[in-house]
Amino acid sequence: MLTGDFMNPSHLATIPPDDHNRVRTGTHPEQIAQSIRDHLHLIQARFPAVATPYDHYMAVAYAVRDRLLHRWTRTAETYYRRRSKSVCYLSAEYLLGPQLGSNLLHLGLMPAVREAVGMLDFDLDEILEQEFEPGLGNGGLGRLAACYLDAMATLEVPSISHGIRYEFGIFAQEIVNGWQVEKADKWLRLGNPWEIARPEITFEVKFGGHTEVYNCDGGYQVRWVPDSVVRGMAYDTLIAGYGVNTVNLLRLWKAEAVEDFDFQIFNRGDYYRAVLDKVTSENITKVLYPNDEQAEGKALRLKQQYFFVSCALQDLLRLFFQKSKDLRDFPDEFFIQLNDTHPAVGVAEFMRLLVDEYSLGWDTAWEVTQACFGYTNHTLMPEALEKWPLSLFSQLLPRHLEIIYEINQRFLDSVRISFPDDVDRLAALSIIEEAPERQVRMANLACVGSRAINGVAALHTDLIKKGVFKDFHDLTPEKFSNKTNGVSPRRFLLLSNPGLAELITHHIGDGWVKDLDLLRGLEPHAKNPGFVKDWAAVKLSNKTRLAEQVLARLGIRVNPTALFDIQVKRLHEYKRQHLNLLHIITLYNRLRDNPALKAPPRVCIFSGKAAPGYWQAKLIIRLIHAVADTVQKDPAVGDRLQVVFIPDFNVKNAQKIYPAADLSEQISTAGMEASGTGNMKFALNGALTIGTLDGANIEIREAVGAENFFLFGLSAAEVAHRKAEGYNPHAIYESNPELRLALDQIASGFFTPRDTGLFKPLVDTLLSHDPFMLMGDYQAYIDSQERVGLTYLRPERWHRLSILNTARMGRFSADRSIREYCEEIWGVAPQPIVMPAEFS
Ligand code: 26W
Repeated sequence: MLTGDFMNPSHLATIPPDDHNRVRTGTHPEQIAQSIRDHLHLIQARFPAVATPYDHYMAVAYAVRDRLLHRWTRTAETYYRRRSKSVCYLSAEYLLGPQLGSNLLHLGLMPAVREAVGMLDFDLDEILEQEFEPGLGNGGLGRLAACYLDAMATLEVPSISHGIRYEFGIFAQEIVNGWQVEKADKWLRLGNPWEIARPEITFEVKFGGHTEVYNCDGGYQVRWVPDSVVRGMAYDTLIAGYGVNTVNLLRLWKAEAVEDFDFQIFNRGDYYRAVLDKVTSENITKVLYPNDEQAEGKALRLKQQYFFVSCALQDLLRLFFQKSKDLRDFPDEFFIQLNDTHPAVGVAEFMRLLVDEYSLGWDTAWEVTQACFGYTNHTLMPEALEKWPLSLFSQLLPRHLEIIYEINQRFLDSVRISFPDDVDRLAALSIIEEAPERQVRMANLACVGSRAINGVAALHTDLIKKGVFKDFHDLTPEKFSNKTNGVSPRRFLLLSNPGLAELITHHIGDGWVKDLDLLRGLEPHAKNPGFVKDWAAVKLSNKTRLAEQVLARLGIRVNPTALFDIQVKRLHEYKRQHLNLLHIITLYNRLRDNPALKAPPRVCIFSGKAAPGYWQAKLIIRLIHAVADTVQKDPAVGDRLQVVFIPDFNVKNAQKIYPAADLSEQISTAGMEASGTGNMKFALNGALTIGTLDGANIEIREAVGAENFFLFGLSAAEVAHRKAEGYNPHAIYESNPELRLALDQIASGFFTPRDTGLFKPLVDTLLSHDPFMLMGDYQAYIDSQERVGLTYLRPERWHRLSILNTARMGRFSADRSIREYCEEIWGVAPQPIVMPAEFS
């Protein structure tokens, strides 16, 4: 017996005697139950009578973690033995979402753990609700990284991913009087059962100071003398593949003070300075910057980026030397993928490590570097392109600036050979921007240092080739490719929509979970009235579940049979939540004018966070609430139109929202959304899309069929053309009475009688320059929404289209994306992990 006497050992009696020692790893419900008891007792230090649901969650989580660890050691050992080439994924953000449910599914332990938990009289659904999710990302980019971790492990791709262990993730959003209020996200307060602290895996990271040249073996070397040093400590999270034995690592780095440093200061008696130093060091990984798309030249952000990248690359070299000696072999063993420019300083850091620390010659080092980096761009917004003022960069990373100058010089010299006097081209390609202020352009550094550069949807890749990266594309077109984003079918269908998953599996088997193209098999069923009825019933039950949540959280009763029209994503002017509002206001006015209007009841749902300093976005949240209140209080519309804002959009909430959608709003100005991934999650769950020809919408529309997609609005080319010929939003406002009425209502305080001027800035922007062309797309959007309403009035047709949407979404699995990365960029092959017979 492993545990205390109060446990009832009767369950263990049913396990074969030689299995008793497997109580920490076995998969029989009895073994799992015993393991949960153990953890409750020995880790949570609780006895059953006083244990809270959170204690139960922790005990179950630890029991699951043991089983993950067991597979991880086998995975690591296999990679080591086979010298498998691995991907090193570098991302400043990972938006993992709750871990327990997905780990249970991936390990195939859901039924056994449910049974085990039942034996203990706990409730698994209540336990699953307890988890605080690690919100270590802002939005699309971070969630994409999490879907890719899932896909890499499921495809048995050897990988190690690195990031930052932020003590505070993305802020929690509360709504007070219709305004967003940010609250600190204390996700670690009650402990994190999924992480494994690795106090033995630490690296020192230097900042500031100066460089010196010294003689070495007849040549000269550069030494960086920093003025501060911070230590990074590794915390590992285990990422299990679905239905395979592979468990990969997500290694997150936490900043700590270096004691030796403190010690020297202590000896000088400067106690306060030593303590202060500790605080400053730890600040580096305190908090995630909550801006998406808006680059800010903040020193702490550059420190964060350099800190985690340096730890990751030092760690990678450590792993490399476990197996190999000659650094020229490095590209045969690792490929390093940069998730946007946030880790791009890695190019310079890798050069520094090779040249300064491992004494490689410059040319060899550059050859190795260029052979093993890849860069993914995720945004078309010019203000999101990261640039660091030279003054800041040289202060924090003096050696890296020298290295960047050297890279740049050699690079521009090589360009001059082909384009001798093309000053403009050289200025555009240069890693250093000269005017108005001298800055380091991280995207250029990433492009120069990488073997492969990719966009995240076909249109996006096309636009970067013609736009921001045109000169790089002219120079090295072979480096560019497209890798359309994908999402995890495990998290966004199997886990979050169990009803639909079960219905699908009942008809086509469960192969779709790992081979999403098999969803095609649903197409013939779209003609079967019985199947259509079952499909509709699942959707209704998902909508009812969301309606219950809305009632519990907001006290608003919504009608689950209404059309659920949903827009969830970060608040941003280019994403045009306010265009959605213009439709809602227009529909409201029409319903008031004409109670006999042929339109189904609609529940319009919004959710999403605004960057704390993004005033217009916060004002849009306020306007959503103002319209919601007005509509809710108006007896003239009753339940024919309702507007709801669900606070605190995160992965946990998202998992309840996507499955409940009838209509997915993907209405960004064409040419502005790099890809979008929410669009994929909705369609996979059977929502129909109303959308522009932007990002991956275009490919989704091609896949599901133009007749199954509510398209509207200007194309990217038309947007550019209209801007070039002189776009006049005011004229459109003048000529369209319904649009004018809606805008006048907003501007005059119709929705906020107590503060009539509140939304004037929003309307002024729209009428004066309207950078995101709401006026230009308004009428097309209204007309398209009318078609949506009329289609919804024919339920059978609607559900048939819904089935076809799901059936044709196979291409948008993250597995397809990762396979493309593996084959076309990384050169990494799957390595199946076989567990020894006694463990299988
Ligand atoms: C420097 C500030 C900053 C922070 C984050 C700039 C840019 C970002 C991200 C790149 C923003 C982001 O999340 N981009 C989104 O990436 C998704 C995954 O590829 C795409 O689906 C979205 O279209 C894109 O907006």
